[in-house]
Amino acid sequence: MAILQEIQQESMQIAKDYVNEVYEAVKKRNPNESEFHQAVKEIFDSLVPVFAKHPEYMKYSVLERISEPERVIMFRVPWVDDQGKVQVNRGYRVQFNSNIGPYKGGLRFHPSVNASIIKFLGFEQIFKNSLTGQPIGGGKGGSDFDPKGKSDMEVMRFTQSFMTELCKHIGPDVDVPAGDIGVGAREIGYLFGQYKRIRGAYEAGVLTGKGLGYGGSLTRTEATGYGTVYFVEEMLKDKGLSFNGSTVVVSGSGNVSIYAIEKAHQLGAKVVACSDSNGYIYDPNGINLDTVKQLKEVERKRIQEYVLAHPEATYVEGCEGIWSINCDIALPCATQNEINEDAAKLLVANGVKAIGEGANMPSTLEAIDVFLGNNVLFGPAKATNAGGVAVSALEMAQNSSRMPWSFEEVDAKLHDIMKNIYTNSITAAEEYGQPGNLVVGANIAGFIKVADAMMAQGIV
Ligand code: NDP
Ligand code: 2IT
Repeated sequence: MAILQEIQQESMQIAKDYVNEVYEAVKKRNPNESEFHQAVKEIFDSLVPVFAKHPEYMKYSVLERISEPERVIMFRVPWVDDQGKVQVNRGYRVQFNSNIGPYKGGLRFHPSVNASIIKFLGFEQIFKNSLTGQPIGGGKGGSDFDPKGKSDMEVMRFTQSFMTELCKHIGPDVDVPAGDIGVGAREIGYLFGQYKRIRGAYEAGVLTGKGLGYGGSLTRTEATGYGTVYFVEEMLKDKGLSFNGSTVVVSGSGNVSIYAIEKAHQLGAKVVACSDSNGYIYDPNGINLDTVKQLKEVERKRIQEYVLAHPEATYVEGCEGIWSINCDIALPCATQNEINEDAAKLLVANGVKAIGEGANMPSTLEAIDVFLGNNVLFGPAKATNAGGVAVSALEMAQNSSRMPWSFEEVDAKLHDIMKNIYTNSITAAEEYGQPGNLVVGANIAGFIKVADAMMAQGIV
């Protein structure tokens, strides 16, 4: 018995040294890319027990290969603004991993976009896409273009210029982009139009999140938000809890937030706060979602204007304060690192029971430690928000078969996928000695499928 334990400890130490060594090499090769380092660190640390059990992955340098993108494309995006002035932005597409399917992942248009942000998102996407159980690899792209304050025509001209370069690198069996921050139905429409024009062919499956009249899937708009709530529902159910009667705080007021709020309301919860990058609103009666949809989806206005229609609500400048509101469930659905250690401690002190990450990497590593250390149910992004890309893959399937499915059909499939991700993550956590830890479980379950495909396909 003692000998067995000694051998186990020894293999754990070898695996830990291997993981640390590769992590240091990643940091050295990608200097000054803190978001990318953060995403890599979280996953690598989870994988130590996997390497202890499967030393063959170390022998074939799976970690060294999986953390180096297959291809990084960076390009100039020149366009002319409404004043006739030439503007230049930078475009990116990181094609990270194609072992289980064509590269798949969103495009982000936001002034903060840089190589580190796109790499962290692309790296996360590998494991998220694997968790969905569908045949999609990992990729991500975007630009430092800021759609805020731009006219429709400016957005169109920028987007057409962006696609004029991007189209050389994508295709329905090669790489399939979709939306993310700053890229919604309008941008996908312009991107698709320009791709179709250049290609001279109707390749519907080249982009997902398309309009319903030209190859889009019912439920794709709702998928990330609904999926996030479906996942948290599973976490709660395991502890005899539910959304019904609970108080919820959702950050952001974009695509993910709006449909997380909608589903939470449908399940009997009261969502009392949401935000944008300027500040947050608190409505003790529960957020009126019609007002938020009108402001954000139609008029593209600031969340502050909510209080004009609902004087009982209050607006607070600055978005960090949203985490000081008492709630049972918090759904960060805005952006990366929006919950730091202090915000996490505040949520815990105020009695939060569950966190569901609708955004990508919204909690810092320190914040995650606070949640796990205080037995707060914690749904990590790559599992919790996988519903969006999962329905994107269902959109690709509908495009290939040229047969659209009903809302109910896609929603039922989404619900099943989210339940499966939960079960697979919780099972992997148990199997690798960290019962209940969905961070470790999701990382391991997502990794093993891709690692096995990499082993089977040789050193490529
Ligand atoms: P949207 O552009 O529709 O909405 C983003 C929301 O977050 C807006 O309310 C925005 O406010 C706010 N926000 C953006 N940047 C910041 C910032 N730096 N600080 C504070 N608030 C900010 O994007 P999505 O809803 O699509 O995406 C939200 C998150 O969900 C992102 O992390 C994205 O990667 C992730 N995600 C999206 C998926 C999808 O299908 N769309 C799928 C899976 C994950 P403002 O309007 O002021 O900019
Ligand atoms: O982060 C994400 O998963 C997305 N932005 C959705 C990607 C997609 O291809 O639908």
